Amino acid sequence: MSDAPSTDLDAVVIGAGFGGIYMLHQLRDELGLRVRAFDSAGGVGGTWFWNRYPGAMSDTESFVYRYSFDRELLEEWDWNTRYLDQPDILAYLEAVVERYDLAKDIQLNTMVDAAVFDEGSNTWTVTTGTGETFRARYVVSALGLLSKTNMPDIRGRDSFRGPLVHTGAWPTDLSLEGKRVGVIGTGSTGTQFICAAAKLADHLTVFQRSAQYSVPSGNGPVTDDYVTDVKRDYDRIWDQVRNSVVAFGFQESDVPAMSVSEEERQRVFQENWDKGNGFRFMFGTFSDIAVDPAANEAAASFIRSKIAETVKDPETARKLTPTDLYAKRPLCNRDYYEIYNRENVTLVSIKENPIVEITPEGVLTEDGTEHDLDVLVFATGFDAVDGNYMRMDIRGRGDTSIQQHWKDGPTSYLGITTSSFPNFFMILGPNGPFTNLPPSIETQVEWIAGLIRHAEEEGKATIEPTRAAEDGWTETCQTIADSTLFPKAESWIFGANIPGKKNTVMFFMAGLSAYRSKLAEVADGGYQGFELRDRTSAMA
Ligand code: FAD
Ligand code: NA7
Repeated sequence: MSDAPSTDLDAVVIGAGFGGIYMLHQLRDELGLRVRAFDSAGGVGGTWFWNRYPGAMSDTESFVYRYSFDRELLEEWDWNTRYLDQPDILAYLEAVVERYDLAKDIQLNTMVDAAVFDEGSNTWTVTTGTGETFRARYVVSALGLLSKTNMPDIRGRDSFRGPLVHTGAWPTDLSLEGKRVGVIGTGSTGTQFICAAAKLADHLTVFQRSAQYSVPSGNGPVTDDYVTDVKRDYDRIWDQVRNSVVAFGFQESDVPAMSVSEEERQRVFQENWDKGNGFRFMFGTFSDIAVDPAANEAAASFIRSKIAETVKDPETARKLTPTDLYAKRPLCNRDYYEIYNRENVTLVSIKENPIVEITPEGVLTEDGTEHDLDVLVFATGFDAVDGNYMRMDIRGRGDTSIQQHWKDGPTSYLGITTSSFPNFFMILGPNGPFTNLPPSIETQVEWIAGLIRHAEEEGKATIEPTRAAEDGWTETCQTIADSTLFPKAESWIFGANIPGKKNTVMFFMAGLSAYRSKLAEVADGGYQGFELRDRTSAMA
């Protein structure tokens, strides 16, 4: 590092959620670099800082929705419900920041607007919204893959008199008690919100575009003994997680659904329905629910039968019953369909009865009904994966902008790097693994730290992937995704939720185990697919 160009910092980290926090710790405390992290939020936590809506929680089981790198941290942190609520996760991440004394190197309330690479000095210039600039040799972006909110431009949106809020930017002082609340969106967020808000609001009107498959979460208290047992078993648990597909802490099934009798199929579905958890129902019942149309239909029809059993009003049950593939991100809730039996909940199918406009008083639908509301909630999701990148001015070699580079859809090599952007690394970048995310985040953070260490040890100025390596990875991800049913369902997983967004592959869908093997193979092979350049040739 002795003849490295003089910069303000060695590395900039953008984002202070699960990814940014651990990256800062690795780069500063393990590699000894001068690092600063930035976040536009007023606190650390990322997702768990922003998403404070009633019902906000993780639906990964508590014991694996956390870091695994620090055994003492695992021992010290307890939990008392099967899933963690938003305040628990935020408190945990704040405690991690405190534990490693990271706050002094995190600059909050600071949006990073631009990161521009200078080929002469091999440094990045990072510019904040307030016009501060920092020069650094490395930039790691941990911008979040479900972070840039999607606010559909529904006619009259700005005319609404009461609070109109997105779940991903929830104001801390908004109470729903005694209010007439409307919610647009019934994805993972919307269904969580609906279950909680129905119990708080005077009346809840749900504007549903697509009916959803939701299975029970099985949430509830856990005993101290259970927590002690899990802690004792953590070595095995993390080993299993890292060697699994979706990294949710259960063993995925290897039995095809159609290889067993109808009776056995129903028994397995019922057993997993009783256990709870969306990923478990999709991946722990049979091996091919997300792959084989017949297996998928078997799972879907099981859930449909539960809706029919649960929902009392036949017309409401009909509207709630999905007829498409079961191939979006699997949902789970404690009592989603039961909620619609409540007197204070109304379901409006906006596919059948579209929203005409939002008015000062509420929402006007095509049948002429004006739904009067005090609060209108957009649970309309996120411009996923590349959303936060596309609004920034990120420029690499030859002044190439990220918008130009990704004009046909976001691409990467290994979900971590992209060609023409030297010394620029992404946590949960495009075509990273589709899993419970903390274990994938840890995998990527540690691998990025290893890559930077490699460049430092080689005494090189820059490291970046070749275009061929990036194209190869995109093709691999496309081939894997095409072997699943996910591209056939319209959701954020392929960018279908944002009008005008190109529908492209955005995930490596072969699982964490395969992903980790690939990363190990690349590193062991001397970082295949990467190009190191030294200072003199870069300056030439
Ligand atoms: P984030 O936590 O999204 O953090 C990114 C940060 O970057 C944000 O704070 C943002 O303000 C900041 N940022 C972005 N752009 C800039 C910029 N230009 N300048 C400065 N700061 C910037 N995953 C699971 O695995 N299991 C779950 O159960 C689960 N539940 C979820 C529930 C909800 C409601 C949501 C929204 C997401 C959920 N996720 C879940 C996904 C979740 O996002 C990840 O698990 C994880 O928290 C991502 O961490 P991250 O650090 O990569 O990104
Ligand atoms: P999702 O899964 O994208 O869900 C968004 C919901 O909003 C979904 O039901 C959409 O309908 C609906 N939506 C989106 N745009 C519109 C418009 N224009 N009009 C009406 N309804 C609309 O986002 P979530 O936040 O729920 O979940 C994303 C991830 O974040 C999730 O995996 C968790 O990990 C947290 P659709 O169903 O597409 O017809």
